[in-house]
Amino acid sequence: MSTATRPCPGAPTLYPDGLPRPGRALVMGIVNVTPDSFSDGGRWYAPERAVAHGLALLAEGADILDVGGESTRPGAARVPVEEELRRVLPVVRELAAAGATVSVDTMRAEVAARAVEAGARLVNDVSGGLADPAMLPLVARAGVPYVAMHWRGHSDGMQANAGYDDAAADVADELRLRVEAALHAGIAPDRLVLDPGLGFAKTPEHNWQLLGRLREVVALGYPVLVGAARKSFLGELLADPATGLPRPPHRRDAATSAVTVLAATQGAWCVRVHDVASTADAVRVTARWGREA
Ligand code: PMM
Repeated sequence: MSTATRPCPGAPTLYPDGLPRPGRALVMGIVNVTPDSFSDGGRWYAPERAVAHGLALLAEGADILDVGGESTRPGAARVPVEEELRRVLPVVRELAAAGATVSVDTMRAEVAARAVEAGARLVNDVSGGLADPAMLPLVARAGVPYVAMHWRGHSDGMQANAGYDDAAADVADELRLRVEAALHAGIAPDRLVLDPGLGFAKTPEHNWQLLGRLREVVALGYPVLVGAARKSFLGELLADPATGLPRPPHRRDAATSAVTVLAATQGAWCVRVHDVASTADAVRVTARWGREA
């Protein structure tokens, strides 16, 4: 077995005793099998390229590989379910067979079910169960961990829903409702992960407020996943002073690492990133520092 196909040492396996807490934030590496995601659209669209990319992320230290077949960038249209399955299943199957802990990034119960059959061990639903009424019961039956993200509607219209009295408090309240729905559907509390949904029906101001008050989401009592990687609020912060143009996505990794360190310090359980190598280092430095604090 080459180093690229060997699971990363210490990678969590099936989570029989609840979610892993290795004393540092976990690193979820992003494998977008899409032609149109905002930061890497098209690069890993062919299944064999997506698998090779996933294996490279695993070798760099990813604890989890998040495989998605539907872009959720603002304005994106939905992909037919057959197409989503066609994109995701071979990649999930191969990465799981190579020993990776795979999550499937989908809003559809059918895709989640088929991906779990193909070896996925976690379902990452950016809609928190709101897009497909069959999702929460399916996850409850499958018994897999479930990431419920804060969401207010599909990507083609979500920015029209970016109105909050107090973004951090409102997101925490809406996540609490998703927790109630998930528990009501029969998902075990120790399988549940929450995510504030940075960039989803949120302005840059809302995203910063959510990060600065991440503790309010952590205080809900569930592991928290943070997905800030390369998002446009970072590009806007780091805009070129001469032109005013946002920093392009592929040059937002240092800023993403800074968010990773701060989010981990605030109690994030996992960070979802494109650049796994720098993130794997950042979470270890943060954990080591934290042990002295
Ligand atoms: N962001 C994207 C896709 N999936 N899942 C979770 N749980 N949290 C996120 O913030 C999130 C997600 C969009 O980003 P991408 O196009 O870089 O994958």
